[in-house]
Amino acid sequence: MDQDAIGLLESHLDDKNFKKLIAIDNPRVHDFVANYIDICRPASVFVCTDEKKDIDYIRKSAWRNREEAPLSMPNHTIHFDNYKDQARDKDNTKFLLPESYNIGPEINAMNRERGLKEVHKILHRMMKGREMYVRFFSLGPTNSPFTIPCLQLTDSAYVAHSEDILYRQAYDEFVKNGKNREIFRFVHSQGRLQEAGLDLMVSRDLKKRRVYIDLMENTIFSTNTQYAGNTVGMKKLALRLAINKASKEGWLAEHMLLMGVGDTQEKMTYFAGAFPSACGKTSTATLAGDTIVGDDIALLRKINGSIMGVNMERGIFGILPGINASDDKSQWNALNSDAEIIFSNILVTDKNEPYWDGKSDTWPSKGINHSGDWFDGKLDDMGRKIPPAHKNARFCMALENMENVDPNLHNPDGVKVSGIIYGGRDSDTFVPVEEAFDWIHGVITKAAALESETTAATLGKRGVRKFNPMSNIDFLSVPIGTYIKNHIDFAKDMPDAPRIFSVNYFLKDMSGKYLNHKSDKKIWVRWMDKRVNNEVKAIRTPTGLIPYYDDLVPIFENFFPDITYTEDEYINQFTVRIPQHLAKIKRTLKMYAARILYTPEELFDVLEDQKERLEDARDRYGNYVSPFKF
Ligand code: SPV
Ligand code: MN
Repeated sequence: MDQDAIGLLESHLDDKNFKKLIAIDNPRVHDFVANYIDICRPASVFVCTDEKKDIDYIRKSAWRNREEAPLSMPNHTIHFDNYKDQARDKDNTKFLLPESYNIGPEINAMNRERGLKEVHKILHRMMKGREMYVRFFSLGPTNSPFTIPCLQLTDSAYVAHSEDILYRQAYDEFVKNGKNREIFRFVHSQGRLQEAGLDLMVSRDLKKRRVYIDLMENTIFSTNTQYAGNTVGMKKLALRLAINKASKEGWLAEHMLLMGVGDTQEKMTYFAGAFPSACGKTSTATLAGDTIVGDDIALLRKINGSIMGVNMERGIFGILPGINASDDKSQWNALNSDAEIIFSNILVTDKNEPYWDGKSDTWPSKGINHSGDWFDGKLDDMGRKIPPAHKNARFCMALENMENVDPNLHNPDGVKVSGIIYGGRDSDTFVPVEEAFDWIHGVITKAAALESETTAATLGKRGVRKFNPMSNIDFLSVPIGTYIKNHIDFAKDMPDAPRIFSVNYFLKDMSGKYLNHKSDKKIWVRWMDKRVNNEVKAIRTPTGLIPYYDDLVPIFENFFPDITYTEDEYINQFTVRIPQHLAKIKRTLKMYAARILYTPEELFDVLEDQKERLEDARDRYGNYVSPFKF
């Protein structure tokens, strides 16, 4: 044990907190905490165990520090982020890599030495006058082959509180099994603060906002930001480290939901599903009548010949806009219960209740938001109207509060994944649901070729079509070609590999009208379930296997008895749009040939074959082909 580290801890921690830290027999933990006390110079240090009184202390600190304020419902609080800090900051999120490590041009990286120097300069004395919270968590269930222990240091009680809700506490696990374990480590400081609405404090020095990822040491630094996607260690920061670890060890860490589909627990079929941020992932994962294991990040391993999956997290950091009583019943019920929930970047009404876009048909004309007192027509410093709530307003809540939480949420063995779904914001190409011919065809045409229009979950322009393999591009920590090859190899030799599907909730007709109703996802999920269980046949098209009209009708009748699903609707939705598919293949081939490192040969072969099938079909039937033609 490093005596200097112990000496430093002894002089900076009070007796109680020192004993809590020293009970963990892992010098890497002691050295790390001591080092960042020395650099960040907090006024005090609180070591949080798994005990209720410690967790309560964190919760109360979030109020005391003016990072959260109570709402009218017991256990509900509001947190604001700076107006310009309400989404992930991709530009300032960088991998710190040695010169010799080429990760490819699509992934934001910089020289490791330079990045470490820069971020440590920012961190210097950054916690002056503040308390540092030291927290221990487990990614994946504890006592499981999936477990990854994590250590978080932060001066934000809001971050530490959110982590309590979203992750499995693991102080006891560190005490029991902490010796010599590889750990993921996170340092966060919100930096200097300024006042926002309700006297809450938000990060001020956004010019010095950084999220730097040191893959060599499994350590992440986050500064001058509060938005959870930039700060909560165990979420997207850890996903980046997990992808790198998974790549070396032959498993997968994915931006995926995990859900159980079926009417009884005995007949449950589990699906994983990758969607870019704000593209329907949480609303699919929480579908009433099905069960939820996770809504954002899944770890997948091959165990005894099956693909097993766990939720890396245990809570939801979900998007609020659009959630309403009829379309999102299970989320709505949880949001209106007295479950512990942190709302962020919503409008607080004069009844001290949260309000978000789409909650009901009318907006309140005034309230309080991050900008202080808000009224309809209020302008920001650029002269633009300030919306009452942000498009990326979110809620943070433990999954146990959902009425349809799956009983296997904490099962250390995970659930057997029988199907994998890929979805994006695609207005003009893919049909609402389609099955791949086989594992490799799915990995290439549905996952590696995925594109999606940008959303409010990241800073920058919205609605721009972007290449987003596996919906995971924002978090990839290995060259993209290597990542795709890992996917191919993961299940290519498995006789019982999961089926791969694509869904598209955002398809529009030529006049720009959406062709899906929001609730239709229930139908597509049930059709995929029937395919996995070999209960229905499918039509073979050049791009994959699509439903027969006659198989969809009874599913619609069962779930929406008041709606008649017409043949015309089916034709509009499932017409194969050959020019759009060919253009997409052209874009994808160009992208992989020009900009992607280590692209596996299979990718070019599979896409060329798909192109030929589409050209044949075009010669035979024309550009837009009704599903009844195949
Ligand atoms: C996402 O943007 O994909 C999210 C929210 O799930 S966060 O990553 O925390 O920004
Ligand atoms: Mn996400």
